[in-house]
Amino acid sequence: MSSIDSASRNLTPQDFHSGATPIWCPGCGDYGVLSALEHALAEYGRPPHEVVLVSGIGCSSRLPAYTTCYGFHGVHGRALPIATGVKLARPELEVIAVGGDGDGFSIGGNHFIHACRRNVDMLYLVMDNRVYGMTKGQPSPTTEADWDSDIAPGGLGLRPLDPMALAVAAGAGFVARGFSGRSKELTKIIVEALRWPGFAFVQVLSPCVAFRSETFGWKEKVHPAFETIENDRSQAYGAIAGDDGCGLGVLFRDRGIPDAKEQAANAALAEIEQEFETCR
Ligand SMILES: Cc1ncc(C[n+]2csc(CCOP(=O)(O)OP(=O)(O)O)c2C)c(N)n1
Ligand code: SF4
Repeated sequence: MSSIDSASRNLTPQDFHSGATPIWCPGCGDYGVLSALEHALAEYGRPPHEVVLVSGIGCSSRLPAYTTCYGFHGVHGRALPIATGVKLARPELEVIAVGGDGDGFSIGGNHFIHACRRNVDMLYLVMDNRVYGMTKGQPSPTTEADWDSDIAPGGLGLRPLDPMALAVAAGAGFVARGFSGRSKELTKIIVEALRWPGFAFVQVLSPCVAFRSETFGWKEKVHPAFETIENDRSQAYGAIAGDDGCGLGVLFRDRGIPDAKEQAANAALAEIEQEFETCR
């Protein structure tokens, strides 16, 4: 995204840490994601005033307030269109959209598909706890079919959505998965995603200890999985189809999208302008 030399900035994770105390539950995975993001931003090297964090609504969407970057706490499911607007209007800024699986794949699912195909230069970080945390434990699109709860006794019986497979199918150029409890690996993935010249999607498995206490056990289940596949989308799709949902790493990079940084932003802008013209 930017060629800023990180070493020359001498930034530390603390430079990205605001005075606001998170109101997340003790043990929530989102603490680990915040920490990894702060470390990644310090390594990446752009100062807080050049970074914009945009979120929707949910526990995870509170994250921008806990950093010193510019923040936009938006509307449920609308982080990506807002982030797209920010990036098109101010391409020199680093734009990061964050939120939860309900926010991003349910009410915001349509925006996710189109953000992948538009390829506007930004990072989309989804804290996936496979539940609606803020509204007290409803199943989300990534919840397992047989997950039993008071709200959905016996489970919904619906096959969960695979966001990585969807991202690959929709045309994303960078697709990865991390775990909130593996901070160093997650930081590395986020740095790589920030450097990616186009739309980068990172799914972070982030336990909700309040409404899915068993997700605390993800630390035993996650495992390094992906040998990064370059350019071959069908091979990437095959790799994610055979995954158990707990595999970590960078799954896919598509360097075949030409000049993604400039051209994708311009292409998206032209497309949006054309849509406005058609509406007149
Ligand atoms: C338009 C609209 N519909 C529903 C809600 C209620 N709501 C707030 S947060 C949320 C889901 C949050 O789940 P997720 O995005 O997975 O985030 P988490 O809280 O688990 O981090 C819902 C349904 C809302 N705020 N706005
Ligand atoms: S309800 Fe779940 S997602 Fe929300 S802060 Fe608590 S542990 Fe985190």
